[in-house]
Amino acid sequence: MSRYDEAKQIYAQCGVDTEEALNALRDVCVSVHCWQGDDVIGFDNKEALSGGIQTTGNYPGKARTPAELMADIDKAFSLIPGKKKLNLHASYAIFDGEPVGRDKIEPQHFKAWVDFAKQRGVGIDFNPTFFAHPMVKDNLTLSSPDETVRAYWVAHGKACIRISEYFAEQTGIPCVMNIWIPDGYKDIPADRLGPRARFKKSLDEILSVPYDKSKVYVTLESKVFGIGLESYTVGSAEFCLSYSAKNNITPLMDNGHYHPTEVVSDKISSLLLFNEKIALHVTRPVRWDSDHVVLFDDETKEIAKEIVRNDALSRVFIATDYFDASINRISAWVTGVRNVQKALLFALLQPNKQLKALQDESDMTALMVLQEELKTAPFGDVWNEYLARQGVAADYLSEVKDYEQKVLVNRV
Ligand code: RNT
Ligand code: ZN
Repeated sequence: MSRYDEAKQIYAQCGVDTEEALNALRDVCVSVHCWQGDDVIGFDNKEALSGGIQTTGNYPGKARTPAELMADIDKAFSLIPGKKKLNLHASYAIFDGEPVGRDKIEPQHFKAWVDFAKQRGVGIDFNPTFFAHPMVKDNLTLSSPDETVRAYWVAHGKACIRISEYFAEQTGIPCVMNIWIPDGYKDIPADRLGPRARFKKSLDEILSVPYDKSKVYVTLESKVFGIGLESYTVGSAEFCLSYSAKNNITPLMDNGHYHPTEVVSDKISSLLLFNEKIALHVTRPVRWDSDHVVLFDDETKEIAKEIVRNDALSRVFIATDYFDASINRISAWVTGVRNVQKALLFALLQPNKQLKALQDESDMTALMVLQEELKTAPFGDVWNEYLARQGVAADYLSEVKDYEQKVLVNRV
């Protein structure tokens, strides 16, 4: 008997059908962030990363051109099983001739990405880039009191809606367009309302662009603080949740964007009760929003459980968002995305109905014992079966090292 067949029997004894789990996982799409490949630099200007986010490390081989980034994404995609989407930032515009400002970007500046996505049969998600740009003034964009600055970024947001619609039309797959602004203050502000009122007005203006809501899902990502912006964040959780609810857009939670003892896994159920769709940035915050590579850790598993056992796989847009420049970037991509998928499989392999019944019967003793026993069930054998069925190598490290020797080390 194969290891998988044995695992299948063991799970069946707990009331879990591994075949059902494998089939369900195959259909889950994870939106893979392009920015792990080049440390969030992009192609549209030479500005240093800003906005309170940071990549640290200097591992050789980061992608410097669209061709290099595309090749690296291909390598990563070949090692990641299942359905994928490509998640782009506006800063990854590709200019043939003279670059245009972010307020003037157009679909044509993303044509190469559309060709790339179409050839690989994947959809594209999109993000306006409100950071690392000379028009960010005093750490403010959409909430700036300077009308020229605010208008510039509103124009950028509108341009991005048009580009998102173009992605959806071209690929035939809806585009999730996520708005996140870094705006905030390092020290205690005198006016907390003003910037939020301006942000609200800016969002209203951006969303006044007519767009097809079945093709473009606009999401809004909140945050608690950024580096250098410790005292006040315009786009706080309360602001973003309220704005999303009132304006019929989708809230996005990044699990690095809360106080360290708060967990996104506990927030998902509440948002599911009040939203048709919700969106996630899966990351790993180490003491702060450090954006380490996602691991197969407790909180990632708990997030996945909340999606699976609430029957919400079709209602949650799952995207990765991390950037580690201290290790091989292809490996970072593959490890992190695979861990999201592993967590989903782990959740799909829980006897969720039975566990819920134990809770409702208040048999917390049995609930604890069963949940603990399941942690050491032969999960790895089911995961390896999934990789084999997907035709993806279980040992990706040797492939990554090989690519590093053949391709990455030559980028000096
Ligand atoms: C920043 C947000 C945001 C960015 C990306 C690059 O704290 O998480 O999502 O990481 O847009
Ligand atoms: Zn994020």
